[in-house]
Amino acid sequence: MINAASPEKEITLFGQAFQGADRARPARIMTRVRILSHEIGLLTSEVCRSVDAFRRFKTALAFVVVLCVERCLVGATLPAGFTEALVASGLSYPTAMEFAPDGRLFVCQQSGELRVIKNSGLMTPPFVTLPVDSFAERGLLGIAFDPGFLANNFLYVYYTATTPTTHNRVSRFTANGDLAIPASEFVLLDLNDLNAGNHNGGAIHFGLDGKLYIATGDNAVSANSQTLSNLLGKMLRINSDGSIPADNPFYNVAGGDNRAIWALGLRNPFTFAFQPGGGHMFINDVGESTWEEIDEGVAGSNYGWPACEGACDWPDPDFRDPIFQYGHSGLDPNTVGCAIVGGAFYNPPGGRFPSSFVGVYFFADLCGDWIRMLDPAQGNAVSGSRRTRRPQWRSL
Ligand SMILES: [Ca+2]
Repeated sequence: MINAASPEKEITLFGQAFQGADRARPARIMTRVRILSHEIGLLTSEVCRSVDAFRRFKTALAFVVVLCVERCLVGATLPAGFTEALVASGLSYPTAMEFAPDGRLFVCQQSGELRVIKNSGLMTPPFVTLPVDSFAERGLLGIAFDPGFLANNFLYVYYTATTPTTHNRVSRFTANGDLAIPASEFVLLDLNDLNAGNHNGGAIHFGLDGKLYIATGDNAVSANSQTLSNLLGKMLRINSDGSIPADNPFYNVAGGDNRAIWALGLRNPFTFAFQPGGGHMFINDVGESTWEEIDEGVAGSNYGWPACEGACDWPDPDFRDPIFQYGHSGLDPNTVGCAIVGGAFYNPPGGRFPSSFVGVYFFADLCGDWIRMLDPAQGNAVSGSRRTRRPQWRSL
């Protein structure tokens, strides 16, 4: 994501990716907040963490996190002309971040705290602390600012609510400086009840059309992705007041809240991004055992899960194949991974990166320890493999 208010700092988030229990091993999670700035230096804050579905390792991992924060700050492979430095520390289990239009950086912590980073560093207390269910991959997972934030102070979050049942929720809060106005929560949308702890999606962003887009996971029930009878495994689109736009593609065939469905056939779209200024919406769909996807966001699309993981073996007119996919196996460690964990377009006003980066989509992989670039202007050509420091959790 790009900080429009402070173009001398180009910011890219490589958020956490969740590996579901279907991977038949403990879900290990790493979150990186990577702040890139050419000429003035490359600033990096990385937090690596690891959990399993039963949280058996949580205490031990607290120690690992400390080690990783220190060790991740050295040894990354950087483009020429870039350097790196720590800009914030003290975050716990960060899941997503977004710049406010005024330049502050808001960071979600899985356990429910929404933190604020300003020039003076990480602020205390949190902007708001939500009573979330943070089991497995649940928790506070997404944040977006209202396009009119500077006037109305509205921001939106995606989190796992605990009452009356466990389910994901999209709510609006009103800011008063670095704190939420008490009791300002306005619930926009309650998703379906959860069973499994994994595949929650959670990214939320406003499109250029002023609508709020919400990425949801299939909750480990792949059939959810192909039905218009629930909101799971989808990309949703709602108005900023929680109402449903009448021009949604399934508005006339789905019922109730399901009219919010904008696209379907997704597995666990933990992150997605709109290109600033328009042009593209890329959805990162975490794969199961074979392929990680970057999908072009198009209204009414069916992205194929679970019939296809990656591009369909036989072209199917009912499904939209990824614009790019990479595999879980192969000989080249620079191109192989296990879970696509984040992406951001580089289209800042007055950016300071070399011109070759403009319009490029950066994406990262959890296990591959790399950041690569996809250039829509060059036929979606993918290049680069900026190796990051091998995360400490690998030694567990
Ligand atoms: Ca797909």
